[in-house]
Amino acid sequence: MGTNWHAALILIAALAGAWGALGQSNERCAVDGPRKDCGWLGINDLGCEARGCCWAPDYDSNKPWCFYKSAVASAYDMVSVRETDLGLEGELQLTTSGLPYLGHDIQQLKLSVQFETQGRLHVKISDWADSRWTVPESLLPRPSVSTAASDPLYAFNYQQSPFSFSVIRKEDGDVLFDTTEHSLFFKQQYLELSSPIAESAALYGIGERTRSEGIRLQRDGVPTTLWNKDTAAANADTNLYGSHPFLMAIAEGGNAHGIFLLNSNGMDVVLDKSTISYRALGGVLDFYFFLGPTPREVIQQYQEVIGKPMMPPGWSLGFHQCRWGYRNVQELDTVIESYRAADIPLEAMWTDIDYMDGYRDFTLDKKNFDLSQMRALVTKLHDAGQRWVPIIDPGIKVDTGYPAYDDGIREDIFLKDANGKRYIGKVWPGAVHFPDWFHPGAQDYWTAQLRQFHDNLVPFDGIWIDMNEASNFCQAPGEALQSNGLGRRGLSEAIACSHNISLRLNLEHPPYRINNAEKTAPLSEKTIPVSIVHHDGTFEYDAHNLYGFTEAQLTHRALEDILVERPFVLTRSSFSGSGQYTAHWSGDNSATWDDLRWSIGSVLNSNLFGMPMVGADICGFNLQTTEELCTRWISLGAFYPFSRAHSDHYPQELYLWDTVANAARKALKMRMRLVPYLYTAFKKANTEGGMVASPLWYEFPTDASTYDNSRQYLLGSGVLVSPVLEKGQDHVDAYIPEGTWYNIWDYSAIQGPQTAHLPCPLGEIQVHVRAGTIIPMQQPANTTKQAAAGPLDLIVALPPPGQGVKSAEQNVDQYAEGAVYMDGGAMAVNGPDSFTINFEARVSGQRGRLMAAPTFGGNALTAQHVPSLGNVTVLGVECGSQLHDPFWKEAATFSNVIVAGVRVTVNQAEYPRSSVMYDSQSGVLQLRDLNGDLTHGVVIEWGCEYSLATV
Ligand code: MIG
Repeated sequence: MGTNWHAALILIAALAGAWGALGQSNERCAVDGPRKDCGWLGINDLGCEARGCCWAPDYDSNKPWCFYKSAVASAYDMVSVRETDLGLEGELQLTTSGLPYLGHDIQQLKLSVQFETQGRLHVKISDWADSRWTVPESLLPRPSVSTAASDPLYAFNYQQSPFSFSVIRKEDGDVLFDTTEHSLFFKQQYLELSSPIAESAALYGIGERTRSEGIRLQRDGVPTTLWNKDTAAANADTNLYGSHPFLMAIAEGGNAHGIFLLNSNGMDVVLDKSTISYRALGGVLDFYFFLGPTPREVIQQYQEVIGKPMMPPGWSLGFHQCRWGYRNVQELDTVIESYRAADIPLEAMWTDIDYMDGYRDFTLDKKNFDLSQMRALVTKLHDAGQRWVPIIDPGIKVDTGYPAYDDGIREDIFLKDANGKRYIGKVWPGAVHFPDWFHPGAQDYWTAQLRQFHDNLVPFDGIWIDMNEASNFCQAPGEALQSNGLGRRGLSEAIACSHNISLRLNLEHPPYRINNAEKTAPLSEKTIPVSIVHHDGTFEYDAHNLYGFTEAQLTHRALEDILVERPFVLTRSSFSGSGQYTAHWSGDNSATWDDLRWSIGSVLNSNLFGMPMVGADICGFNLQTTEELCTRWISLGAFYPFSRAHSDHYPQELYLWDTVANAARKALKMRMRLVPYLYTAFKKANTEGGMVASPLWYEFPTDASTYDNSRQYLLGSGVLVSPVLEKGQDHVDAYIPEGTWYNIWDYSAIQGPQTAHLPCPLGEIQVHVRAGTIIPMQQPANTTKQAAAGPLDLIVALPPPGQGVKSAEQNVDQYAEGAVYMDGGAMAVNGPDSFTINFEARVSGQRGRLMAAPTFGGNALTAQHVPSLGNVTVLGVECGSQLHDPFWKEAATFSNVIVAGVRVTVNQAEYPRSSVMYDSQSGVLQLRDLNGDLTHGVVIEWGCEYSLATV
């Protein structure tokens, strides 16, 4: 074996050399001529020359220092064009072939332009025969459209010779995309298209990437590389686990648009001050333009293409505890018990790879995670309304007699090389095969494995899929074998990894090198080699970025079969569209203040990418956390859409420090109270599209002071989260957007827009409710199940009279609205177990009215338990303000004062005065234990009344 393998390496080296020679051209570097950029800001001479390009620093102009030997760009003419039902179709013919070292140009291209909807334009440039790789419809079905939008928000213009096109917002003539001054490259392995993009526009998206500068994109010319990679999220500003070629732009004035390049190949997206440039290694140029004009509409338009976010099961909104390194069942049990003893909500206990027998998926370690003990533990969890979620990695250990391996061999579902040899990689179990998710038998195989695990071993409630970039500990083919420190991971590379596989050197070393890992690392580094082929003939080169997406889709579908409840899948790797199937976490962060801060951007970007159920590892995964950091982190993490603490072996459960435990109780109890609100926000995203956690500009797009804010965010449209993100602080400078906002704990009001210096001692977090919203809540409990058994509470946040009244109705001075969606957790959303209650509050002068009106997915009997209406807190009840009127001032005498009170009726029956609490100073009206029947709807009315009281 050893000899073969060495021979193979030598052969690779020789071929790589030959390839290198082919890639060279005899042209000289024209230092003074026009320069076509071959690098990016920060590339050095060595990096540049490694790309076969010229290096000539130029300090006096904006000229690129690293440039192609030839500046001649490829160009096409449109030789024919015809109108279609949906738009137009044109034929492009190559007229000029530029940059020969990037490969041969494709001669004949097809342009297809479809005016799909009013806000969505589809522009696709493909090879004439449509034979090139595209993201499979089975994974990402494109919306089907039969007639062209009649009055779209955009105009599409084109020029025939040389061919170029532009997209214009009709309303104001804003040019959103224009290729006129830019080259169009369509080579075998190099596609390029560029456009100006307004310097004043705020740009977001293009990931997955930990953005050290916040979510607003830097226009610095450094490429954002999209190539899924197992790089720890603690490494900022480099390509990570997922790929989302989606960009959001907010123009001056607040109009937003989106650009989606539906292409799964490795690519660099380069943004500088004035242009955007896409450079992809394959596929086709399949662009969608979304015209908004609001950011919310852009996201909704995007999600009409990639699919709306999945509806998470309600339980997944509880708090999750995980650690890599739990040694045995007893330790899991101790953690669960300790949470209970500490009175910190715990919904789900997670288990990392430690539970497996030799890291074999779907097995249990016999000694430490004994089957009967594990079953007992999970039964105990279930009896307490809690859940269990295990991890599954894609690599299946090569091990005869191990069912997942034997079945996979029998069903032939593992990835192979071009000669049909099964590829052997190396992950935790040692030698592994990787399932080919494109194999027609893959779904059945995967469902069967998960089913036997669930039915015959331990009944899990959700599945965590990790390492699915896919991560591979083998050296990339052709890389010099060096000690990689992976020795402790078991088998040596020489035994575990296939090296004598059939390689495609053009794939392993494409002529253009994307900036993988910020060092133009080989595409196959730390992953399945790109020469590996799928069952349908697709090379991993094309499908690599889809590996995790496909696994998530198959896992979601498997769980739909296996479970009676809605599936919960958590994935590390993702692609545009993954949010339909899975939740996401930001990956391996570190226990540092930087990582705490960056987590907000990662959560927001995931929302931007259509995966709103997202969180970062609370308290930090790598490195040892500190008490203060962990305290701040749980205060924030309790308000992530997905709230999970996780660490790499360090014990950092929230009860371990008093300060952390206090903060956890406070923040997580508030989270538990907010679960109905959160669940409703997810339901809205699931049915209408949209984000759940959003940057402030999502709600306030015309307020330019929100554009650079990556330190705060909104949950739904009515809750603002403003955490402390630095060590040693006891205040937070929070931006309060336009309107009135109420502190969620003490109901104090603050008026925006302003930047407020708010107190925030350790253990607390600033959270505000936006006036105009009605927030459905529950009483806090350990689990969502317990909480749902109790009554529903409301916070009715009224704006001051006259502010934010949206209805055209007469005499409405104050207005607020909200809704709650609930169901029993069945698969379908809006199913017979579901109901929605709409809330509206209107105040006219001194009289207010709150209405709760239910609608049922089925009827009141098929619905899950409808809670009763418990406590209602109305903020902004202004009875007291009348006391300043001259009339009342006169009425007050030396020995009397006037007291403002509130009289309340519920469904027209007088409500006991003793249960009404009203404070005219703060304007807070509290009604306790209403026991209102929400099955039939509730109407609450109140009116101010005044009385004289003797001093
Ligand atoms: O190579 O399963 O990101 O959450 O704890 C590391 C062990 C593999 C990486 C995941 C992390 C998980 C860890 N995994």
